Amino acid sequence: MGTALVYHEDMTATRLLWDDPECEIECPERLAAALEGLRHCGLEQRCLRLSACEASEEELGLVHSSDFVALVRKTQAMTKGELQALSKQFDAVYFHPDTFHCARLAVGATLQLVDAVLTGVVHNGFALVRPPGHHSQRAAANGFCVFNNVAIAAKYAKQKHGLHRILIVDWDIHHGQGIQYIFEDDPSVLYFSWHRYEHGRFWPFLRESDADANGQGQGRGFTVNLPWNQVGMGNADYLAAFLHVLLPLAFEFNPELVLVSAGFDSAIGDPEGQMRATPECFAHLTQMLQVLAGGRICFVLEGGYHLESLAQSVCMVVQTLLGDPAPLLPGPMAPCQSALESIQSVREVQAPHWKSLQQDVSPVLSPITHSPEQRSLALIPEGTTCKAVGTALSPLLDRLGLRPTPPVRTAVALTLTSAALALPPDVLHQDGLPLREETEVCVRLHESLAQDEALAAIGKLLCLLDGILDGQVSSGIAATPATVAVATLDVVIQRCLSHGAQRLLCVALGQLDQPLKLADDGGVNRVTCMCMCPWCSLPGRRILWLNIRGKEAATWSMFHISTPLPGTTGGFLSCILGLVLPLAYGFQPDLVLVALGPAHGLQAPQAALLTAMLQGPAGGRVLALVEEEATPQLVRTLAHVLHGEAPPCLGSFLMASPEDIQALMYLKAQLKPQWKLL
Ligand code: Q9C
Ligand code: ZN
Repeated sequence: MGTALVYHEDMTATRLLWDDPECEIECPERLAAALEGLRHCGLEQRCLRLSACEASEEELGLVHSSDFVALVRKTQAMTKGELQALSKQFDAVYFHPDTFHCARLAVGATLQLVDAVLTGVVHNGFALVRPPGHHSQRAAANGFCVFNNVAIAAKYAKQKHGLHRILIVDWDIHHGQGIQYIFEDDPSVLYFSWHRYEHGRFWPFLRESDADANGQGQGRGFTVNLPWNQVGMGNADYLAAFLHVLLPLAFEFNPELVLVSAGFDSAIGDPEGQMRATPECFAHLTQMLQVLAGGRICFVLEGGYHLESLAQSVCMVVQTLLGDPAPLLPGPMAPCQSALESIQSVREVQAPHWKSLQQDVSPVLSPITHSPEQRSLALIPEGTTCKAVGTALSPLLDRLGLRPTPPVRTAVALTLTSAALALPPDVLHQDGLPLREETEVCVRLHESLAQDEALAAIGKLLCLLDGILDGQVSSGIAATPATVAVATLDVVIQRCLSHGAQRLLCVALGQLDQPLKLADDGGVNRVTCMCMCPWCSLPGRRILWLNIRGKEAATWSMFHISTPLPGTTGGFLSCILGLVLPLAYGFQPDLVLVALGPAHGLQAPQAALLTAMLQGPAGGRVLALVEEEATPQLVRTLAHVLHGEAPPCLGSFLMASPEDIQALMYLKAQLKPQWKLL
């Protein structure tokens, strides 16, 4: 089980035979560049390579009229003049004598990928295809697209594999109006597209690309358009779109399969998109989608015309599909005003159709009963900016593998054996390692840790932590005796900070007291932030403490946040997508600690989803601390997600209670001025 890469060299055959500045960017070098990038990074070799076969005419007929298919078939025997004349009948299209063959290979490759994923041959995969598909319609080629690869795949998954819910994520920078038209009245296909729109002034200049187009009849609410009204959208804008629009709907929809219309004209450098998202961003977007549909996800190439940007972005996606941790996301994590306006408008349009949006679309009316301590934030001067924020986008060239992928993906420091836990075979066990001298010193500071058993547990844990901090191990799970949980946290935090971690995110679940490091260190969280910047080097800025279902009901300061655990799946998802991940991405930590303390109240699938998604912000560096008494099932589930597998389904979507939502909304309103992704 792994990742499929579907390709056929013949798909480089179709090319523009005459002068046309609009169409010349859709060239054979696009596929060559993407494939070369994958080879260069050693990624092609790690995939299951499948050679594409032509789709049958019956398969084309799932979407296209037989007259249209016959018309395209005829182009095989046309002269250049005839091809040019036919091309003119469509908008932004060129035909070549090999177009019919290539376009059938593109559909065939996509269907082979769907088969491989749905029959369990692989977990996921990428179809590298030309021509692209998402603009193509029942009886019309459009925007370089001949047959609608992804739309045919969705129909095929329904018909041949009996699926009932398919999510299509179209992150190409153009609106896939072809897909929208084909499924606009079909509630079994949720179609999400973001696109350069500029209030209708960008191609294809359609009124129905705007946010208020949301489907027809039974399909209302199952078309989701997020128009970008300015160019220059970057990593934070794309992340915000996923966290605040796509993912809430996607979890509620609960797809059985995810198809991605993966165009990379939405990436930096592309002449069509004029956007600024860096290749790393696509690793993060991929990782977020991988928690859906049990990880059954198929990527199909659409646009992408800057060869190097395209190649790097494709590599980022495939690397993530293979299970490597996503690299750190560069750039300031603040979406722009125009992006926030677009996000807000699509949320308003979709709210009547989605419970996940009804939960928190309304403005906050009044504070919750526990009035929060407003200690530090009132002192922040309005409008202060931080010099450190203006991080320039790193150069495009040769950034892949800047932080090498650790040799070990997941390690555990547990008392139970791997057999009892049924862990993946390549999970490393930190067993019986002798305590280093420095570890002893560290531990002796805490009398409660002095007993032999606790000492041994902490020793194992610190070996694991050192492995993560040294880049030998990506993520891990360690058991801590409940009696010494807080002392353990303290030791871990101390260790991280003294080992060069600049920013540490602690997500503490349940009744865990805040560690000494936070409580004693001159009141680190009471230090007035003078620059509003979460990543400057003041001591208090180095730890973000986020306690869910702790002893404090709901409190906040910029770096010390406490919130109740909502009691329903809907409330839980709002908390994760709307609070925890925006804070985590905004903080840009070097490492994330997930501590499951007494009475944490999370079900195993919830803990798994939280842990899986917290791998994004810190480049995969996550240490999960569980109580020694934690059930083997919980430990196993966590080990599997840290190892790169999709978390189990959360169960049916239940709307959050008004109290939960009010508490969350109030907290978010307080934190919004400082945490721009909220
Ligand atoms: N400068 C795909 O990306 N030309 N198709 C737009 C605006 C047509 C894009 C002109 C672009 C078609 C798959
Ligand atoms: Zn495009």
